[in-house]
Amino acid sequence: MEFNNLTVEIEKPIAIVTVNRPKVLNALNLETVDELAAAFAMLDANEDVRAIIMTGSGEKAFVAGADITEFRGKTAPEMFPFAKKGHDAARIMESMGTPIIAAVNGFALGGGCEMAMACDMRFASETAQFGQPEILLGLIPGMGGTQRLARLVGLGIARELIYSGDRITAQRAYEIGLVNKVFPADQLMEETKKFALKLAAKPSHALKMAKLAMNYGYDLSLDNALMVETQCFAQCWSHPDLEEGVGAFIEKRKANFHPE
Ligand code: CO8
Repeated sequence: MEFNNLTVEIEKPIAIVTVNRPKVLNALNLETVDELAAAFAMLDANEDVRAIIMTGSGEKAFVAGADITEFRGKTAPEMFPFAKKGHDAARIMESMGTPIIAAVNGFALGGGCEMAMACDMRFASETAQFGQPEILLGLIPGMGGTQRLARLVGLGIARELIYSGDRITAQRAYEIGLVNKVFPADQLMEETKKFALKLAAKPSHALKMAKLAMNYGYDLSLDNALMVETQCFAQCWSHPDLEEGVGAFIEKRKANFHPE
């Protein structure tokens, strides 16, 4: 599959998706959003890819938000499907079985912060900055920020960031739980790859069941969420990895989840 605004590198068992519009700090135009949705769907269908890293090209930005030049002169009915496309891309990322790590190498603003939040976890360089600056443009987050930020950091801090439009450092993002790990800029990719390889070595069906149980259960009542967990737990017995993992424990040997 050819992309105009992304690169997709497959380094089995991981893949790296890089938003590649460095001249505009990797801002997301509509074509890029469509390409991200297509790239993630394609990678999810590739059984050789067991973990994905999403990052931005250049040293300055992960993604500096939606492409603001596409906003001018638009009408409300035109912008509804625009936001919907962003939501659809994020939902593909959350509902696919393969784990996605955002390697946030610079500005993650507006739609950039929102795309990072649709990833399973965020690793950041010390120089990264996060924020939802939409208020400064007379608008609000439209790719899930009003919902996902509060779920990650709590409603109080989400309000502070969305109402003020303030940018925060990687360190503060770590302190509020928006970011999982912070690394010196020159170590970010190496450390993120190490962690992606660690996830790729796990039994992929069980990891998928864990991701789906958490992502689909999160917004349900506890009773319904526990039913989702029960289904995903039981589904583990439908895959040979379960027999391998349990067998390896009982036979006191190392499990071989991905035989070549
Ligand atoms: N859109 C378009 N162009 C951008 C964007 C953007 N979001 N961000 C940066 N650029 C461009 C600049 O215009 C500039 O272009 P040029 O060289 O032609 O002048 C180039 O990138 C470099 O940027 P700067 O010169 O501004 O670099 P600085 O280091 O001075 O500043 C900042 C970096 C702080 C990141 C600054 O560029 C900035 O504030 N950018 C805008 C950030 C922003 O407001 N983001 C939120 C956008 S709204 C949004 O994301 C809503 C999401 C809704 C999603 C809907 C579904 C798809």
